[in-house]
Amino acid sequence: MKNKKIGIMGGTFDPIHNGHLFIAEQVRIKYNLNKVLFIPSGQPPHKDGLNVSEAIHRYNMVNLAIASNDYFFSSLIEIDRKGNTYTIDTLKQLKTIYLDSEIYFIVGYDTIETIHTWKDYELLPEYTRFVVVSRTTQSAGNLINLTEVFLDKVDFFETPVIDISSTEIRQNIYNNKSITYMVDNQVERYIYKHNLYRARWYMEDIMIELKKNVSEKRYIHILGVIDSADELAEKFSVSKEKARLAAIFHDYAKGMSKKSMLEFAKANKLDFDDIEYGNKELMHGKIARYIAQNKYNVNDNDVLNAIEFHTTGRKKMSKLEKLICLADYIEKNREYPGVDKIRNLVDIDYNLALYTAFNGTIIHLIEENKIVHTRTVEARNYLLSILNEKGVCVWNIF
Ligand code: DGI
Ligand code: FE
Ligand code: FE
Repeated sequence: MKNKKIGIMGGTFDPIHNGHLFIAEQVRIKYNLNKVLFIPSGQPPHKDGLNVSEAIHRYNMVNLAIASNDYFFSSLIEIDRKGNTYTIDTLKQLKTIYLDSEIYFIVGYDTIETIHTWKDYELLPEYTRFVVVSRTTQSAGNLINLTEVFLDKVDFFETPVIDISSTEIRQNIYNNKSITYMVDNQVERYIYKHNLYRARWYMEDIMIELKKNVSEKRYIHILGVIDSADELAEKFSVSKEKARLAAIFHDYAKGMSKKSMLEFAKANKLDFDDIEYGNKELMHGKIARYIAQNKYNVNDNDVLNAIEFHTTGRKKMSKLEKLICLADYIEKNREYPGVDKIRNLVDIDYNLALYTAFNGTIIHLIEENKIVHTRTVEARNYLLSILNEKGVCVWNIF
């Protein structure tokens, strides 16, 4: 006999905010639920996991946020489960625990619209009802992908919703703006105490901003550089997180006009040498560095250097600096004569690959009667000296 009702609130909860709590309480009252279970999602596999705080933090924040409500509980079942989080697995597990309960899965309208893409979606109604929460009247009419059997288990609940998102909270933290009254007071304290959303960058949030600042084509190039950087990180044995962060920012300023670059340089007292000054190609790295450091609080010097010097390189460049230069040269959307040769050389010796790439740039600049920056020459000479020292054969690379 199912004589109890349990609401389920699933989510990343990074962090849990007052919008979540408000909705859970509204649904609890409306449906007379005996309890609401908050289930933070498990940690995604490493590559995607860069966007998500550690599970333990997300779980702790949920507990702080729900502590004052006797009907609210948390669950570790998704965090404890290894591998991807699938709702169907969670529901199967809940069924074995709450034998006497009917389950009410609380979702927003945008979730129900895409629920047909979830694993084993047609099995979901066997395990749960859905409460679709939205501020405006919604009906089943638009949910053309869902079967009638499914829709029988869907309730639409029109209620005020608080317009807060976890993204906005994370952005406020890194922009030093207040999050008071957006999250529970204890959660706010926890965030500050553990330096969440400040020390580490949330790729997804940066990408949203980046997209507003560069052209579609440039955005695709940057995605390519992020992928290449990710792959090269293993080869170079450098942190993937640093590599991705530098890659994201490297061309952040590329969409600026020459005029706005010069204004930016003046307003922020950026120093450019005579060769760089007025040359968009040679200025965009340092401006990107400034934005990463000052707007996004990136404070790792190696990452910042990799951003600044990605166009010219420099002598004694670090592994991360080399990685970003190289990723920029070989990312999958790049098409220029010799690009495949450089891609192949990466597997032999990355210094040789980068040396070859710089040679190509220098030759190209000479053919175009452009000024070669001294750093570009120094980077090339530096790489050649490494290759000579290691006895790597360079005579036949042309
Ligand atoms: O920003 P991307 O297009 O992804 O790549 P990048 O930052 O390497 O910029 C490439 C451009 O910069 C390309 O047009 C050549 C130019 N460049 C690279 N090194 C030098 C240079 N231009 C001059 N004048 N001098 C250099 O040493
Ligand atoms: Fe660039
Ligand atoms: Fe680039």
